Amino acid sequence: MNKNVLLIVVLFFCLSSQTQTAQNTNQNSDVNYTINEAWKFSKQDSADSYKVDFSDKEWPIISLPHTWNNEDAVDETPGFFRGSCWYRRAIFIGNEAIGKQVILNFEGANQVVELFLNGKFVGKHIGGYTAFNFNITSFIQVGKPNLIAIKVDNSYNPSIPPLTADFTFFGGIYRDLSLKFLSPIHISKDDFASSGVYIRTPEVSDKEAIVEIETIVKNTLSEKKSIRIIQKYIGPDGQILEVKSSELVLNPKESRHFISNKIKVLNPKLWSPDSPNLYKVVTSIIDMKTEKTLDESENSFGLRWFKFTADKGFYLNGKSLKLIGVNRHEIFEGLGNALRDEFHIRDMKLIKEMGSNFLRIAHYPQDPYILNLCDQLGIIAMVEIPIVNAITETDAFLNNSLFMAEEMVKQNFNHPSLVTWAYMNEVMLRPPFKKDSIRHITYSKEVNRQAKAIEKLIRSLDTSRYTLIPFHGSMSSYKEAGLFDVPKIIGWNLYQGWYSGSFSGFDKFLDNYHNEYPNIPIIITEYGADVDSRLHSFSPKRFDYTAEYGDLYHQHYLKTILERDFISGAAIWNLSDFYSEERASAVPHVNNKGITGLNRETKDTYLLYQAHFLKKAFIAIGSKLWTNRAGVANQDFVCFQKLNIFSNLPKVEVRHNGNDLGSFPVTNGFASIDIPFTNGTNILYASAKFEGKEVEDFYKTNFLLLDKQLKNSKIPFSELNVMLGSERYFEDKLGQICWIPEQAYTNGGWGFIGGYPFTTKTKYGELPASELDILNTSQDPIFQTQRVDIKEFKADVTDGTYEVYLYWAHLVPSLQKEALAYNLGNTAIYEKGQNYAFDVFVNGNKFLQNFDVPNQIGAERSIIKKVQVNASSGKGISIKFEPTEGGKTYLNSIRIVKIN
Ligand code: GCB
Ligand code: CA
Repeated sequence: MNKNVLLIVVLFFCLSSQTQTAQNTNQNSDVNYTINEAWKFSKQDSADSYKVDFSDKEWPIISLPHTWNNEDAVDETPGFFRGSCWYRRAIFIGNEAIGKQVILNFEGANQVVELFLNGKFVGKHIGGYTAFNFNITSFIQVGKPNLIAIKVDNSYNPSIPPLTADFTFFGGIYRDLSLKFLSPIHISKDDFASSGVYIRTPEVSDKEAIVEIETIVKNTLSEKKSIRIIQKYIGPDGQILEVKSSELVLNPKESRHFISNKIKVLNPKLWSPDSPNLYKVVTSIIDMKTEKTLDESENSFGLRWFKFTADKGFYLNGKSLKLIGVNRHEIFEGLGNALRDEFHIRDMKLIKEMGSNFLRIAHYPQDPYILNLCDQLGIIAMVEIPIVNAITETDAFLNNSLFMAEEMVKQNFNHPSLVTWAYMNEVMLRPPFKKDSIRHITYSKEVNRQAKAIEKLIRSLDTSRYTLIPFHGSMSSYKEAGLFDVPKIIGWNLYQGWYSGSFSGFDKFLDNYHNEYPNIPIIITEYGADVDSRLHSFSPKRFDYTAEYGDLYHQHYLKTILERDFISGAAIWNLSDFYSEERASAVPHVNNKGITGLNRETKDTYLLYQAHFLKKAFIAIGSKLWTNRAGVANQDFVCFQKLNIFSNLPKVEVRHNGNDLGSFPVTNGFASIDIPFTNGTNILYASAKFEGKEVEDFYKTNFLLLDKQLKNSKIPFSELNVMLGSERYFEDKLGQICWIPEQAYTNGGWGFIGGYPFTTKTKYGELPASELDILNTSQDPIFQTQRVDIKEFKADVTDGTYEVYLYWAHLVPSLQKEALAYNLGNTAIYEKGQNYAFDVFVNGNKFLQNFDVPNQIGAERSIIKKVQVNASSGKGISIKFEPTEGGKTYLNSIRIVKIN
């Protein structure tokens, strides 16, 4: 049942229960409502918490969806809380439960749940991302409050996937919790918490389709029952196509798999991304003696056929269709994974609005809204169980994986949008015995055995869809583990030009693969580059996190994907930025590969896809999130900075501060334009014509223009914010200032004298900025670059009073860090013993003596020293550095503000 219908049912139930008897109220269908509010919550695992008389007086009250890790994800303490927590609440169950089967339904809770009712143990569920039910009929007391106590545990457990992954495993009851009241004879909810209705469409063409439905009907009574099953088929336009009626005699306590006679739909309205036509079947169970409706359920389905081919990609309804889309994590800023339904809807709209037709639901099954909306909006989907990076070589691990696979398949069986089941993401990324070749072979064999077992199970449950394993870019590892011939298609997660190498490595990899395995269809299951929207560069580099590098990456990848017919499709990693506790970067604890941010603000990469795939006329000015810019003026007192305008129309007209800049041709979805920014407010207006109508967009930004010559400058000096050792621009959105790259000092101007930019080395070359999480700041990039061996920083400002802020962080960690698997070898290598102390002089006066940053505050921690300076006699400001230990000096950033 979709949630709107559910809401109406709930309302109906609430309104009518006041005037009617319970029996009448629930007559026609199961009643189902959420019980999300007013739970008492404790992070303490007290053994008595399940007892009725246990006092939870001191516990805070929370509401579901809930996670206990939402703040862990952003604090500066490494790791996140993993352990057992409790939820308690007394629920009054009234007469509506008399004669009913009462079920407690979890849409998802991470990751082990133990349920206690009125002090008694009801059951346990393992697995954080699938739905499950407990039948609580024999535990409840009607007409009384019933104490529900739920223990939820997100501890590391080697038997439960995921073991490790690049996202935070938020613990808690993070999806809806509901009560269902069912008639004693009903459509079963016991089959891995599925709907109990499985719809198959064994034959579909544009002329006719065959539909066959399996319904599990359950008799919980100790007597035989004669029932009638009525199935009403309804077309996409609401018209009743056919009504089928069958009579059954159910034995006491029998669960019967009833398979309906096939029905034929002539000239079906096919399901596709452009026309997501949905049919539905309404199943009613009627008591033959009383003619009363015992249960009723509505399930939608679609009519379509599809195939993946190794040479020509994906076909839907006989037509070739390139799948273009995203991956999605169920994670939002500040909330972790505990999302209201509105957030799921918002994401799905964002995906549709991008012009996308594809979603890889990774790395785990998600809220029911997601696939429901894929069906309704026309987004082709794949979904997977959360085995990520590694397995445990035990039957316990395999059995839990198999259980999750069965839940996933059965719970999502009817979605027409769903074409592929997947499992084992990059399972050879972190093989634990890589150094012991014999042990490694045993491990690989076990991976192979488990993959085959999962594959076999999925194929036995569903013959109509494809199966897939997502590999990382190491062909040999998967060959070695014999995984190429296990799934029906291969997914590749590829990051050439991000973690290592260059963009063209992506093209080469794909062509090699296709040569070597010309008969296995492929999808690019992941590709992406981290973008922190606060960072910009006009000379973008790998791993600089700038918006501009992200643009280049996606432009290249998209072209390669579109040029090659054998690629069925591709899913960007990721729709949005997401929390990943162990990561450190420009935004610590966050993976920034989203084409939208943690809060879904759109990055330019999102606009690029809109320009390529939206069918309506589209124009959007890029870098709109950059609302505080700065730069150095040319001789005409403007600063040219490139900016992309995205459109699907052939040309765009641009006006800047009321001046016509002209008309610019659009190629590959964008026009790159030099904008002559001036000091102060800048307004950009872009427009394009489509069928006589105009589409348009605006961009307003503040610009701080700096003269090259500070002496006798025409532009009054207010402030200067420079990141040393950096080619990047950084916007401090809180302080509303823009940091600019360093430059060398020239007479009358400003800049550094001496030294060289700090870089971090990795196996794959140098990184343009440090990867350390700088503590004591949220503006990490200001501290993540530095100029080593700097002699002086000079600014030839006019006479007056200034405040000078000097920013430091020691960029060599105190302890060697554990390498992140996801960085694919692109991990920083540090040399030991780099420790420097130095004196700092401001306009000739010693201001800091023997200054040793880690000695003062520790490594990886930010420190700012503010000092007031009087510039007089035309001498400007000079900051000098003299080494006292280790032979070197350094400075990370400098800010100079005129106060008088
Ligand atoms: C991958 C993983 C994904 C990571 C991503 C990354 O290959 O499948 O979970 O988040 O790379 O950003 O490194
Ligand atoms: Ca933390």
